[in-house]
Amino acid sequence: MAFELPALPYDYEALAPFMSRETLEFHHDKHHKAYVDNGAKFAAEAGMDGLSLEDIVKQSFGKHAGLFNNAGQHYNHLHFWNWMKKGGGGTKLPGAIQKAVDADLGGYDKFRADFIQAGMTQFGSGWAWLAVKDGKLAVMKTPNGENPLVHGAKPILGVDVWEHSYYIDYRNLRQKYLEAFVDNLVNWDYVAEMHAAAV
Ligand code: MN3
Repeated sequence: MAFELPALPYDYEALAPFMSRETLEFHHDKHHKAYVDNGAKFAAEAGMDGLSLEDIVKQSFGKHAGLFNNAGQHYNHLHFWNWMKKGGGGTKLPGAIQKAVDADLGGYDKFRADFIQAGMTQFGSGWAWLAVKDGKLAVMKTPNGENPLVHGAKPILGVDVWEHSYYIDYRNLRQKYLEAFVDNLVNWDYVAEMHAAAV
């Protein structure tokens, strides 16, 4: 089934103080659930409910805005929950990722600065990404529900910069949220898994 809402992979308190229970309750239980419910409805109407989620995202892009927006956001959030963990973040990256960050992005500090900058300069709602494009790592940003899949790349890390992701905990301070995400939340093991599958 392309449209099902899985439980969070951790307790609602697990990411505090960097992301609160209240944020996770609204973001997962209400926002993500709405993408699942609406995506399922639009996919059925479009006769695409037999396809995989990735195929629905790719095939609806530019053709069926209602389906694309909800399917894209479902895909993005499925991974977003797994891109975070208690005690995550920091500079100890799995070996293969560290090598690729050094070779393709100029090292960890430059990656951190560029990733945060991508999130800061995404005007309005959207996402900042670390993706694999043409076999190399790239930092990207996309508006609304878009993701690297529809730009010829494979996402391996993404951060939600819609206000619903940070306004409860950080109010308007998107930079503080992005710094906390990179320094304290990123689940690099999951990033490494997606990287291994993408290259
Ligand atoms: Mn969101």
